[in-house]
Amino acid sequence: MADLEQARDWLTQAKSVAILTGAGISAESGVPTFRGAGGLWKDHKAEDLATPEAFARDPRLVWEWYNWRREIIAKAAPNPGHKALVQIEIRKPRFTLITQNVDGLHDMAGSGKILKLHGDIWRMHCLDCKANFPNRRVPLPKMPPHCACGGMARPGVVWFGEPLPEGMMKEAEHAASSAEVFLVVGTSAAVYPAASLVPYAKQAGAKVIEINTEPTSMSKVVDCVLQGPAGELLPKLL
Ligand code: BJW
Ligand code: ZN
Repeated sequence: MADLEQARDWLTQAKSVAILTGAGISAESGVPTFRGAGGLWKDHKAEDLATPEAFARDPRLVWEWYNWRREIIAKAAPNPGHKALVQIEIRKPRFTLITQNVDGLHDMAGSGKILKLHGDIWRMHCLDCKANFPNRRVPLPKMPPHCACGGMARPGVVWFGEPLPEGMMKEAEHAASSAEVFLVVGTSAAVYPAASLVPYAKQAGAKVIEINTEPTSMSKVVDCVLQGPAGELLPKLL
């Protein structure tokens, strides 16, 4: 059986499905990925900007990066890949969408409950009063932005060295370990603990299907690799 038919067959049979997405699923919506071609912003790597240390050193620089990304994302729309995941969710009695993305395109596509492991670019967090609040202003009129209390705000996302939102990894692990099919879409699987969900699902007995334009460190771990753009391949799995 060809890989695509095999993957479609596993997915059709499964009652319990979990999906891990990364930046690649939004690439066809025009949102830049972190690694590989186009992954740099003004010569800075994500690893150099997405840290509490970078923010402490130069909050304006870090906010300029987020402002640039917010401007791109504000103009972006979900693509057929995001929409296909909504269709899978509708068809499955047990379904969990786990995303590393902060862009909100899964919400916009109509996905239900989403485990956002790395937070949300449309939220801010006050360093003083600790309020966590939505903010969709694009472009930001002043950087760094401030909270109503006067404190400096930071993006409501998870940076390197910071813990994931409380309890969320446990929920993601539960979904991965109880899934019959685990789909890994558009992630380099280079960032932990998100990447650990792939071997976790495999060890728990899931059929693991990877969709990516390039091979990744997980390609050898998974049961089936579908190489190509998520926006083209995901609709073919329905
Ligand atoms: C397509 C496509 C198309 C293109 N179709 N495909 C174990 C081992 C080693 C290190 C660690 C470890 N555990 C923890 C660490 C440290 C660290 C880490 O992982 N470091 C690595 C560099 C090794 N992890 C952490 O620090 C995490 N926190 C933590 O562990 O806390 C512990 C703790 C506990 C208690 C107290 C304190 C601490 C936090 C990680 C946070 C990551 N944050 C970021 C930024 C989020 C905010 C923002 O967006 O600005 O998350 S970094 C960035 O990478 C972002 C992404 O979500 C994440 C993953 O990237 P992703 O999605 O995979 O994108 P790319 O660009 O890498 O890949 C895109 C893929 O798409 C490619 O493969 C393309 O081929 C493909 N593609 N077009 C399909 N059309
Ligand atoms: Zn505040």
